[in-house]
Amino acid sequence: MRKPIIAGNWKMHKTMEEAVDFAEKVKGLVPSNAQVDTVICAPFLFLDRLVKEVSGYNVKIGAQTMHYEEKGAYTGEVSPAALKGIAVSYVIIGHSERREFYNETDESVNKKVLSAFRNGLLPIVCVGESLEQWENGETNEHVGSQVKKALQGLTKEQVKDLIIAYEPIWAIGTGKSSTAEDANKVCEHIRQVIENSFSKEAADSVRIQYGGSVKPENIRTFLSQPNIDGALVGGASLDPDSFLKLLEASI
Ligand code: G2H
Repeated sequence: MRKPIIAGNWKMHKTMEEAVDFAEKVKGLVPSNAQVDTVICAPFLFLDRLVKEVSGYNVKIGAQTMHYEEKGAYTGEVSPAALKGIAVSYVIIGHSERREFYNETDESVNKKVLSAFRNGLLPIVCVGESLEQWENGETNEHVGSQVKKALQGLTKEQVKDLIIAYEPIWAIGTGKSSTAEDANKVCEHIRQVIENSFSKEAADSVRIQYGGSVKPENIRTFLSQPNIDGALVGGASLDPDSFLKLLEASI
């Protein structure tokens, strides 16, 4: 049985004060360890403080991107070693906003995924199709290719541990979400691609989240699908009450 995983993706929101306030309100109310994995992916600046705030609670902290090199002359970048050094657990890789605005490619996504494992971080690997690809019936082909390229060079054991977030680009921050049935079909296809490339065991173990305008009102419909194991949530993860409702709904 795959344990649900709910990850908030704060994107470029909140100040330090707001981030700490959120953690203080939420940490004691997060359901126990056995029921749901809870992750907050925050801007770099807040990570160290948040890791300390939630220490001892069932909340893990994630970054929203990282460089694939451990160190070097990359002005403005943050290394995986630096993230691991402050006990960050997860890192989102290849979010569509990174692919669109920061030239993230399948190749750099793959390098980052490999580097995350080398450095003891668990990647949340984002894939998803554009509206045009969706309308042209190219979703499975596109998403399948993104998954294959992102996971190239990993071991079966690593694939079992990572998280994939399927996020149709046209559903991100738009208020439009995919239907749960359609999203489930794409997640089923992702599992098939993983089975073909790695093993049935890896495909059965890997957790696949849905992302794109998930909110307390619709999360159950997604989580009731057999191939969806959690959600990557942007807008609805910013408010403590809304985030707690998402967690409650996922048990
Ligand atoms: C998709 C999602 C979080 P939102 O980017 O990854 O954002 O829930 O606001 O659509």
